[in-house]
Amino acid sequence: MNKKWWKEAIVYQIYPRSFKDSTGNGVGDIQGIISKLDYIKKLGVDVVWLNPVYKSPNDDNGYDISDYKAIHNDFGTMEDWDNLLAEMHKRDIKLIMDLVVNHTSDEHEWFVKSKESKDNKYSDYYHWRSGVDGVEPNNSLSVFGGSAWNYSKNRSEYYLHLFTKKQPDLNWENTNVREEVFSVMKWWLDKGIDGFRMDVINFISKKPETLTVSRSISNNTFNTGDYGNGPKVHQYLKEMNDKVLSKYDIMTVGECPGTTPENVMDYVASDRHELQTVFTFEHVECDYGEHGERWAIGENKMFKLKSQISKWQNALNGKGWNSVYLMNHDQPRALSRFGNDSPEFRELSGKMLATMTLTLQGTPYIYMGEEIGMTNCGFDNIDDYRDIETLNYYKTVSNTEKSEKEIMDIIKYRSRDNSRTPIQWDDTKGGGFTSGNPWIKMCSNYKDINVQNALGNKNSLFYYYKDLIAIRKNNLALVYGDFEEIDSNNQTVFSYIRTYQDQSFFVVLNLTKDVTTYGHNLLNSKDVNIELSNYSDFKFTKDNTLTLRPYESIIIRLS
Ligand code: ISL
Repeated sequence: MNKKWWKEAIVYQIYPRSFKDSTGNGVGDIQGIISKLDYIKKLGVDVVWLNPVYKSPNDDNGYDISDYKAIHNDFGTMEDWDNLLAEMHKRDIKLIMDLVVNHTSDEHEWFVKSKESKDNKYSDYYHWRSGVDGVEPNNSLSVFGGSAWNYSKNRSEYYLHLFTKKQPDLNWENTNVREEVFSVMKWWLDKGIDGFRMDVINFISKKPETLTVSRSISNNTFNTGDYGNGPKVHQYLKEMNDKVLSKYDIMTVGECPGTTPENVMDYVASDRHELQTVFTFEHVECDYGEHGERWAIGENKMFKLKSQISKWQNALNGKGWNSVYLMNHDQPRALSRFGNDSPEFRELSGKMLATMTLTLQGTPYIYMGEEIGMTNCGFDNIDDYRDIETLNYYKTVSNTEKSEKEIMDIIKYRSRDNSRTPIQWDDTKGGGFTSGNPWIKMCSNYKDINVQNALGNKNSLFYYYKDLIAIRKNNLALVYGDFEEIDSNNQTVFSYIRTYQDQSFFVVLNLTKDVTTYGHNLLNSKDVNIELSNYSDFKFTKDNTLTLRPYESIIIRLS
């Protein structure tokens, strides 16, 4: 296993709109982030991934970029951004930026020119097709609902948008498009950033059926990843690596819906010269409906979560490198989803999930607020939601046989807005996030769950994360160690051993609120050496068998 700084790093993700507002306009901004860098440093993380801060009409909260080299007014100026990078580097924190180049905004200059005519330099920068008998070229569906084609009167043609109609997909077949993207990347890297998180990067090469003009192609229904892994994706990534990435000592993580243990090595094997790591999705789909539907809730999610995670740990063990995450800005709050957000179990289950994240093989990601146990907010009223995916879903199903309650129940559980509510800094009005009106409602529990309370309590989840981070940093077995799952059929306990050279740890996690027993011959009541636990003691039923209380998590040092 080659040692690399980005394997040993721990990443903290900041969704800037909701982190800290320094101006009182209700929107988080760059100066706000700067004012909280000491807080981030205190946690012990070494890299920040910043969601998009570029100029954007904000149809999809910044994932629709109209100028790759300008900062959105809401967030500040380029000078603020330069300052942010300098302040981060001063504290030894690295910065990775979001690279969104599967699509641009329809207000980007390239698209504005592209839709002007069929024969200028930009005409072919996007995927344009004529319709069939007055309707869309084919049945491709947008990830966010409805057709993936939108008509432009100017060209009397349709353009492809796998996300909203304000996010036209770039045509990577065009050499000029690739060169433009590479030049944007170099521009940011030359400013001194430390890497990229690449948005749906495995969507850049389109499968033929997505583009073929024929209404007879069967419904191209969207399931995460149906649009990923097109025929030329590796050619494009190799070219990107050769022309840009290989020239810098940086970290790359590609968001790749639809990757499987079978195809992932094509992206991350070091001799492929493409990406270092990817975000995979199977584990965060563990609670999708029976047939993989996103807007439904399936059974037995914790066992599926554990099984998916170990499947991926085994698949990459010793060969590739995972990215370990339980949530991000597209997922509900992990604490509410995989833990238990009732006051009784909130901290305990948060600590269990933290233990899992920080003891697996791969680079761990902490999403802002996860470290203080923020929860889903589940607004009752659709008017309180801001996310385009949620609003589109509501619109699409509100005239169907589904009842309003059914619709709102799944939205409350699944909406991306659950993770996008403002960080709860303290218990004052505006939660210390803003002195004005926040762009999206605060979670009503901010008086109780907030950074100030977390910092004031030595037993809080925050300090547990801090301890875990320090332990991981001081023990290479938790970074590079082999992953060996124990008792994979156990429905309630996730346990594994991490071994590197002469060091070895045994991790035992009770995934549920039920008391259970767990036996293993390595457990010996006389000399169990606990490295960290979310309980202050441990209980043996008999030698070699522990009684695990709700969400009990234990890291045992074996050698
Ligand atoms: O949110 C999802 C479910 O519909 C994900 O499948 C998500 O669309 C997918 O992970 C791609 O996400 C990324 O690109 C989107 C943007 O809305 C997300 O915020 C971003 O993370 C389009 O740019």
